[in-house]
Amino acid sequence: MPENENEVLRCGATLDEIRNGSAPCLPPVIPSHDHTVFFQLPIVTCGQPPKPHPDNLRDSWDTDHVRMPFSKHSLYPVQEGGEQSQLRQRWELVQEALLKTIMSCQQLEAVILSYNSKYSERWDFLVLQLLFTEVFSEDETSNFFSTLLPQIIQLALQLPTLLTAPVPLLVQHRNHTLSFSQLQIASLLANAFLCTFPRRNTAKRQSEYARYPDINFNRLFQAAEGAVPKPEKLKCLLHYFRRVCSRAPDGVVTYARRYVNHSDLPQWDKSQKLLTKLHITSQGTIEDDGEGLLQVDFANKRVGGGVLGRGCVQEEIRFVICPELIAARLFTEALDSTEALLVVGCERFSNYTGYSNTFEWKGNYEDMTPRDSSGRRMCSIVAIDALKLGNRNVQYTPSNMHRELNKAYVGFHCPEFQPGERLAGVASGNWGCGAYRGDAKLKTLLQLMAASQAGRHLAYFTFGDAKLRDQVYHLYTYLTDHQVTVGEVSVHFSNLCTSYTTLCS
Ligand code: AR6
Repeated sequence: MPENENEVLRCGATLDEIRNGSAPCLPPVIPSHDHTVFFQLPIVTCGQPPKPHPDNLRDSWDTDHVRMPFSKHSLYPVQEGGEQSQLRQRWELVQEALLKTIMSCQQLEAVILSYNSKYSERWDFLVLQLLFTEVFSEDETSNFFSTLLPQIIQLALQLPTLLTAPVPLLVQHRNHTLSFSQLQIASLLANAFLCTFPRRNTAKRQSEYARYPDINFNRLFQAAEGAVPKPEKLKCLLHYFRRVCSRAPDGVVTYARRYVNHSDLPQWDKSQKLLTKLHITSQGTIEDDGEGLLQVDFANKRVGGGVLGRGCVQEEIRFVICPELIAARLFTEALDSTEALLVVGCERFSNYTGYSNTFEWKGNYEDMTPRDSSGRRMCSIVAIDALKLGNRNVQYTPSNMHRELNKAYVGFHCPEFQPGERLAGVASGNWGCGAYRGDAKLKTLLQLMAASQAGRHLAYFTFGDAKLRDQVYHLYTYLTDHQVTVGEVSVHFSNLCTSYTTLCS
């Protein structure tokens, strides 16, 4: 919606200025010791998905790589007749179960539980049942079982031919990058939908994947604590599968774990950087208006947060409208305080309305974002997790403010490019100020400092809060009129926060 003239004045720079020439967020895909590429290069852009690399499957079953459902080392105890239980390859069981005719929700449940039998008493499928009995029409339900489900199953079972190299885990304190074809990701997600990933169902502290997000979709099918949530997120994901099954996507997505050692973090008090440009608006959202910008995901340290559970705020919504983000949960260990995850190339598939309890799937979204030379949509999303505040007062302590400054800086900085190169601006908003209860005025200032330090402009979406927009812009104008540096803001932070709070009250 166009803003009136007054508002444009108060909003600072234009979005075009913030884009700053839209430099890409990552250089082209080139395999190296810290960049694993799962497809053949060079990419041939003829509407075909990139071919898997290497040609033949390399199986691995160890603590450094994702444990794939098809690994021949994945064994499962089976008891047939009165015999003692025997170990069989789990993938054989998965294939046998999924290739049966499945024509009802009950049959689908039985199939999923057949290779997850430990959970047969614990998992319910009430949300899935609700979808088929009360939300979908009879035709839609029968269409799901006769057409879409067999396609999802086929996509899942192709995994060993589509993804032929072991997938390294993106572990803490190590920069590593993974590039997949969109089709490989679709196959991984089809497996997640069918809950085939081994060792990923327990939340026990000592379990191997305790520090990873969950990936199998079983919690999405479930009604936790008796309440049955509306199946809107599921609708988004089924829509995604409908799209990728009807036409194989031919692009590429890169996931880069960013870690900055404490000794390499900025010395905030000494920074001579001036504040970069600010565009602040109460209209629009990061995903709708952030084209060409580095878009912030208000993340959980386990990326995706409650996307496969009950959560339905900024991060979860972004993950269901752009489901390729969900694949990051398979291999990304929980983010530590100076880490971020950058995802370049993912596509948006769904429209939505509402937020949280009112969230609804609103049909197809045709993503027209252009591709870069590596076949990635020029959409860059960075997951940074803010401090989750019990007591809101603690956010103003120097150590907590530095924690947030560093976290934002790690997300915004771009080590692949030389200092002085034009970087696209950041699109952000009330990071850490919803579910995590932070103070939006403080977080704006911290993000502005981090963006300035990283050499990027900032587009800030206040999510309807016109008062916040005006207050922040007022302070910003004061700071820039007086040529205040990031270091000076940092040194006088507590004074500034006090006068800022007084100014704003
Ligand atoms: N664009 C711009 N601003 C937005 C958008 C949007 N699309 N959506 C929401 N906001 P929140 P947090 C504003 O609560 O506090 C998740 O479960 C809106 O003002 O999602 O960092 C994660 O997995 C909203 O109140 O982020 C974490 O566990 C504010 O941004 C946890 O929530 C904050 O959105 C993170 O919580």
